[in-house]
Amino acid sequence: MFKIATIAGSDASGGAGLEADLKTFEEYGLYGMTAVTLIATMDPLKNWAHNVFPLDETALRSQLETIFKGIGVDTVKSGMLGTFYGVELAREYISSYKIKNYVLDPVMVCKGNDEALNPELNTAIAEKLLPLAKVTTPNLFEAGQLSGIKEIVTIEQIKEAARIIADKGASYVFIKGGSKLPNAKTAVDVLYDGKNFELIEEKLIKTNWTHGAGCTTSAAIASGLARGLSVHDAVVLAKKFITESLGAGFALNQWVGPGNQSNWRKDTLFGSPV
Ligand code: PXL
Repeated sequence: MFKIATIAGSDASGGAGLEADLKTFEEYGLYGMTAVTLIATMDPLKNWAHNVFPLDETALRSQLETIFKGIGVDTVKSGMLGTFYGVELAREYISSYKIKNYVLDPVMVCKGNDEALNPELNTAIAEKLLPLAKVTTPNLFEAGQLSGIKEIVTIEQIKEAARIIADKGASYVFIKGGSKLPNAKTAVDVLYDGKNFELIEEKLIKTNWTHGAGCTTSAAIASGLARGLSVHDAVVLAKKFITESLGAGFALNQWVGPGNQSNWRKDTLFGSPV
């Protein structure tokens, strides 16, 4: 059984965070483990505003000991880290256990909530984690933060951001969100390996129910790596996986809705589409 771990927040709504990661790992036939950095909740009386409850440093370290020392893992993804010690502990374990397949999702915003989360952590994420990352998966906002490019509205600017982020140490940069560029007709993302750019394109799914799409995409890339795919093949498959998932998005309430990771096996799931 291939093993994989996520260092991420728990999303009480179930759509994003480590819940999305575990659902994705399961679809790839992997054994998933979790180091919970924080618990995110949403307030139904305040338009679904997010609250974040970090776990303390001892509790986070103890989970990392369980996974890295007690069990062993060679593929890891990180999501919302939430605190300076969360960033530092991720760095410590990923570097001292020499994790080769590390996918850094530099989570800086939550969908449905435009507020940037923990902006004070962005520099720490860039300095401590980018150099360890086999792949990093920023969206347009995060790519802007990591590269210092103020506004990203063209593919050329995405490429420029990817160059800057690769220079900070990530082996591969996968910038998501070409579908958000003005006049986008397809969902095009950019993969950069430090030398060449590749546009990874799928049809554009028009839906509001995209909660957890970023988490799912980075978890799918990590899952492909855990199964031995090259970065290129893992990214192409992850893009198909998230497109299928978003094609079956659904509302949880008036504010939010996730995709459905199981949709890519809809033909085999209980014999009928879900
Ligand atoms: O989608 C970003 C995200 C990541 N991790 C957790 C979250 C969210 C957004 O809600 O709650 C735990």
